[in-house]
Amino acid sequence: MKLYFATGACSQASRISLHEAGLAADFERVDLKTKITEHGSDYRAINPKGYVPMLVLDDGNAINESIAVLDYIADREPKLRPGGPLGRTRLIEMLTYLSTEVHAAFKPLFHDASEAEQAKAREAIALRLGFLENQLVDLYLFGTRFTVADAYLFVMLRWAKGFEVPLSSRLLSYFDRILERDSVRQALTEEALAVTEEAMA
Ligand SMILES: N[C@@H](CCC(=O)N[C@@H](CS)C(=O)NCC(=O)O)C(=O)O
Repeated sequence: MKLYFATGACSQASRISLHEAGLAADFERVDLKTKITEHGSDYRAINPKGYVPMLVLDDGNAINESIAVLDYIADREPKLRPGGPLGRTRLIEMLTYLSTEVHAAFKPLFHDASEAEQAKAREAIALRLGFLENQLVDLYLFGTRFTVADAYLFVMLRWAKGFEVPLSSRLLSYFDRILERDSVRQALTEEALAVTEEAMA
């Protein structure tokens, strides 16, 4: 398998999840500005959508869209999704919220938005994270079991910290808890990102 990724991007959730699942993969970095990969390939020729993540399976099938990639990984290692008869449905419900509501709300902060648009984006993110906080009654989004949805939320909390979106103490403790996981520390190290709370401040 090969994961096309960009440093610190949403693709990091797929990398963390691959590590959690114990699935071996190669990783190829994409420069999202030039759309050239670290091996000099034209990424648009590989993925015409031009964005990450994209997971290429050993048989050549390619999966993109975070929801699909994360669902695929959870299918390979079902301990990474909630249990019960509605487990997969609850996972898709959560991943869809994370992608279409939370991730989408960050877009103005990644682009050349005005100060006013950026302030509005911060408010929208804080509001959406507030809904998730209410779900955090235990260690993770689905109780005591870490799922691929937690990997995705972790990445966006990392962005939120970087963009100075105010986070509640419950979300901060959740973030710190996930930061302690071996899969997360491995992913951050591989992407040459800070792994300690102090270093990230
Ligand atoms: N719908 C896609 C969006 C992925 C996405 O926004 N990826 C960002 C990085 S977090 C990206 O590659 N942006 C570059 C671009 O859109 O050209 C998904 O959910 O996977």
